[in-house]
Amino acid sequence: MALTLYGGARSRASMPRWYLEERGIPYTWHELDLKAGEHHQESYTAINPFAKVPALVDDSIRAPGGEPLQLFESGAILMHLAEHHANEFGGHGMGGDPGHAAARRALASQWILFANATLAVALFVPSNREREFPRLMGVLDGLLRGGRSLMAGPWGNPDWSVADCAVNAYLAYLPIFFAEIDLSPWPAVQATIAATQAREAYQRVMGGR
Ligand SMILES: N[C@@H](CCC(=O)N[C@@H](CS)C(=O)NCC(=O)O)C(=O)O
Repeated sequence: MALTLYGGARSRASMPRWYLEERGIPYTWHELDLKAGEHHQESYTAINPFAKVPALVDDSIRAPGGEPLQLFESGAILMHLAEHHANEFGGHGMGGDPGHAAARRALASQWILFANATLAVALFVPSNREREFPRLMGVLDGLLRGGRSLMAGPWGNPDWSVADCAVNAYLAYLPIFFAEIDLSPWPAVQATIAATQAREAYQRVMGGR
């Protein structure tokens, strides 16, 4: 099995890379120099024709054309890793109930899509930052109170799951990219960021930031 993750420094590739590190899944990290435009070279656009990072090549799985699987979009990469490389939805000693597995998978995709399609837009689109962002933070703060994992529950993922990876990666971007935002109205979000920064796997990827 060989996984190669393509990304750039300070890019969204840190999200699937953090997941790989947390789960101890072996992979090769291929860092592209985005400033030098390496992501526009043909060797990379053959993997992601949109010339964006991250992208993953998984040669343990064949695409419909018979070639190794090539994936772009950080959320799709996370779902693939969680399902096929970490067995996050059906295993981990949480029983083999297919209904539970389907629910875990559905909820994971809900949180990954929330992170990439709703939270990221509230954060990175300046016109949304004033109204939409505080609204989302208020709700997240309630959900994260007491250090709860987003998919905690009797048959959920007790500690940390791909859902936490997707959402908490964005929360932990806040002090890095938006240091001017006052997070004090959302103490559970602040505590989640601190807990994320303290994780060894996160530090390996982000260099302690
Ligand atoms: N929705 C995509 C966004 C990918 C994206 O915009 N990546 C940025 C880096 S964070 C990029 O490749 N920028 C270089 C460019 O657009 O030229 C994902 O989550 O993978």
